[in-house]
Amino acid sequence: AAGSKSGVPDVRERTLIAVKPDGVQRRLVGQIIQRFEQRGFKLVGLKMLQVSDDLLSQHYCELRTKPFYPRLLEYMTSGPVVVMVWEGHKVVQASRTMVGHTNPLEAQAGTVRGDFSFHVSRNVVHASDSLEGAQREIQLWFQKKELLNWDCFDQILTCEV
Ligand code: IDP
Repeated sequence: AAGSKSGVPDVRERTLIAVKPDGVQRRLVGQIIQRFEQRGFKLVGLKMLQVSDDLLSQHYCELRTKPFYPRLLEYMTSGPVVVMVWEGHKVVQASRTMVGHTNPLEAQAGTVRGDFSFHVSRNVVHASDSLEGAQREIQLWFQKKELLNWDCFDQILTCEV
C-alpha cells in the first residue's frame, strides 16, 4: 500500500478533484486551481469533459440507492466538468479540508464549498474521500498516459540561456 515507510513523507500521494458543472458555469475553475497551486500541490493531470452516465454510475456507485441519486446524475451531466489529479504529501486529507463539508451550510468559510456555495445539490467541487477512493477514481477518470510525472524545480532557470 502507498504511504510513508520509515517516516519518509509520501510526496507521490494523489487525489482526484473535479470542478462540477455549476463550478464551470460560474467561472470558478481558475480560483479552484489556484487554491491547490497555492497550497503547494502539484498538478499531474487535467481535462475537461462532458461526463457519461456510465462513468458517473461507477464514480458514485456507493450512492445509487440514495433518493437524490437521479438528481445527482442529472446535475453532474448538465454541463462539462473539469477533472484534475493533484499530487503531494497527504493530499487526500488536505483536499477534503480545503473543499469543506458536503453540505455547504456546514462548510467553514475559507473552504471552497464554504466560500462559493449554499446548497448540497450544487456544491461546486468533488474531492476523493480516502486513499483507496482516490486510486479507484483516478483509474476511472484518467488513462495512465494522461498523468504526467514531472520534476518541481525551485529555480525556474535550470538550463542554459
Ligand atoms: P462528498 O462529495 O462530500 O464526498 P458524498 O456523500 O460522497 O459527498 O456525496 C456525493 C455528492 O452527492 C455530493 O457532493 C453532493 O453533490 C451530492 N449529494 C450528497 N448528499 C445529497 C443530498 O442530500 N441531496 C442532494 N445531493 C446530495
